[in-house]
Amino acid sequence: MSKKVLTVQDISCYGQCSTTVALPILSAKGVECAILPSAILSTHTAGFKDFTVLDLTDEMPKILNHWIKEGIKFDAIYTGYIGDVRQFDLILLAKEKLLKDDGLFIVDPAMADNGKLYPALNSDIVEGMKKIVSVADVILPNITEACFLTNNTYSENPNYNKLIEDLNKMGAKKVILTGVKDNNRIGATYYDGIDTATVLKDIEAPSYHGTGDIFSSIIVADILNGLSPKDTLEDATTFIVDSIKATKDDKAHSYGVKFEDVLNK
Ligand code: PXL
Repeated sequence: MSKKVLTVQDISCYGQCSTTVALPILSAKGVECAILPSAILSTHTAGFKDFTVLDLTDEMPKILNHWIKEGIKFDAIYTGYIGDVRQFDLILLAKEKLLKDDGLFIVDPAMADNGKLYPALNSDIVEGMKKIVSVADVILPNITEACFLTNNTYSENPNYNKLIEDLNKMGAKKVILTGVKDNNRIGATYYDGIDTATVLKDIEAPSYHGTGDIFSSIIVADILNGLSPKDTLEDATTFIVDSIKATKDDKAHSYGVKFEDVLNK
């Protein structure tokens, strides 16, 4: 039977990230996707100026309470970009009331990259992310997010094992660290406290916004579809590489990757 996931993240109306990539990818992989939008923005906040933001914190409890009354349950809750610190308690409420007993709580702490928080966020968001990361079944941080969550100083070449172990010690049962580099290769490492797996691909330039959200959406779908950690990493890294290749000759398309043709295949 097909699985049902709730994703909690913003709707960036233009720009190919967050909800607008999660929905098509999860659907294409046979996973039903419900959305709890945290905010509506005209675009994502990296690379566009003067974007508009409508915060939806006040609407979220109303939506949640309706679903609780309806007895709706999910196989997974997958969280991404969260713009307001009040939303972390709402996410914990959703986890308590809407997740099946054996459901998975998957957190992509999408808040930072290249050593910096995203423009519209402040350090309160890091503290909120720590709260949900510590009770997550799976987390999907990049290197910057991992450093911020564990209070390690950001470095482009950190001690990956220490970072992953620090994240595991925070309480996250399975860690998938993205942006792991080895010479000219980049990819992700999985660690569940016992087993580990790493998949690396040749670095494709330039790097694009939204690839973290695409990566996470694929991982969420593949986990729910029962793929092994190694196959999951292989699928997601290959998808990102192919999407970058499909985009890089189109100079007018710099705000995200053209993943649709790759998804069709
Ligand atoms: O891709 C992560 C993301 C999601 N949503 C919004 C963002 C970003 C990254 O900047 O700005 C609104």
